[in-house]
Amino acid sequence: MPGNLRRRSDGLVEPAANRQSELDVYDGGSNVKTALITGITGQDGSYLSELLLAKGYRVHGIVRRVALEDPDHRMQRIRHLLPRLELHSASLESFASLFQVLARVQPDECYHLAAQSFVSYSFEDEFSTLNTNINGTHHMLAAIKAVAPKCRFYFAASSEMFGKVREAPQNELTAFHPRSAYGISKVAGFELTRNYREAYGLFAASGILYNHESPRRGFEFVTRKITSHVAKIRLGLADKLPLGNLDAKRDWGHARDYVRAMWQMLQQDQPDDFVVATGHAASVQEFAEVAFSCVNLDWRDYVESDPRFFRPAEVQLLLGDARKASRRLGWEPTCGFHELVEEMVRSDLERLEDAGERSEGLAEPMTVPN
Ligand code: G4F
Repeated sequence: MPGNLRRRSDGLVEPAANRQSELDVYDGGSNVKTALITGITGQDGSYLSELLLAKGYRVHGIVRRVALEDPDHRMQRIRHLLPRLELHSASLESFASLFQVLARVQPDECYHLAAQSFVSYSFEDEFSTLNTNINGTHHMLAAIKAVAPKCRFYFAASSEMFGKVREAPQNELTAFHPRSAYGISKVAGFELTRNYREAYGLFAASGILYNHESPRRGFEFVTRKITSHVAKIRLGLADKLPLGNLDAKRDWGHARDYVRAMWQMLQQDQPDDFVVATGHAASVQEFAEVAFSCVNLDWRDYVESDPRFFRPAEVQLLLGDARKASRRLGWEPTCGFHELVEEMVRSDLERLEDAGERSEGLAEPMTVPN
């Protein structure tokens, strides 16, 4: 565990310093809102924590025990924030553990981001994806209803719910046709969230977020896989990039923009569901073309087709219509496609050059099979 954290006897993790007084100084003391984030160690959790801290919130996070046991890897996205966060160990699979955290924290706002979020993996293990994602959301909603019914709840729904799309672009009224256990689990979470809103009066909102990326994206997702390989190839550390379906099109935005929409959804008078997207789609091939061109290389010399990365059922095109979010939340994306790709390539180059200079080897943090 990092030196600035300590584990209390009740299993909570907190900074070694007396953080309550630190926070009161930071926030000005009164009317400080408290937020609880599941999935705080992930890409979105890290950007959302930054946003909420900047707005003066007290930010609590739920993490798995394995994260506490391996903080160097699993908490690297939030390492710079650790002195200002309060982390609690709990499991999405355990209603009792979530109930206890919610009862103790009594958040004003809860952002439920944690999930098995890798679509490919959901074909390998449908059962754990469905269990974690559906039960996790159900446990969170039931615990909030029981011990913090005034807490505003955000559910991270997904454009994967549209799957085999009925129309393009998709909006909040487009019918769902999920193509994976992951997509099915998100439809179930979306419907649970809506049902808790309608049946029990919870302030429960869902963001139907399209693909959102950043230099903090996990290496298993295609964008980060591409940009990390481009950087390695540029530096002579790799010579090929194996990919699956190059024709799939996604509406790619920047994660920092998308967490802003999450927060905005919980500031409305009434809870509702919103599509969050840029309104522009590009194929995996186009992403690779732009990424290689950032380092003056031609993608055709390096990309090779690998059957291992094709999916049993593909989502061919996702393109979002975020006009409702624009109209009602005032939300607009600020980062364009080329800018996003360039930022990711640049960041991966810097990371590898830095690692080389420090002679620390070039192992990728958080590497999983991709
Ligand atoms: O980067 P991906 O793995 O993301 P995917 O499946 O679109 O899901 C992401 O976005 C969703 C929102 O729409 C989230 F809900 C979800 O949690 C996740 O964040 O794959 C993007 C596309 C797919 O069509 C895939 O078949 O890229 C294609 N692809 C081609 N070659 C590949 C590869 N994907 C991966 N991961 N690895 C490849 O080698």
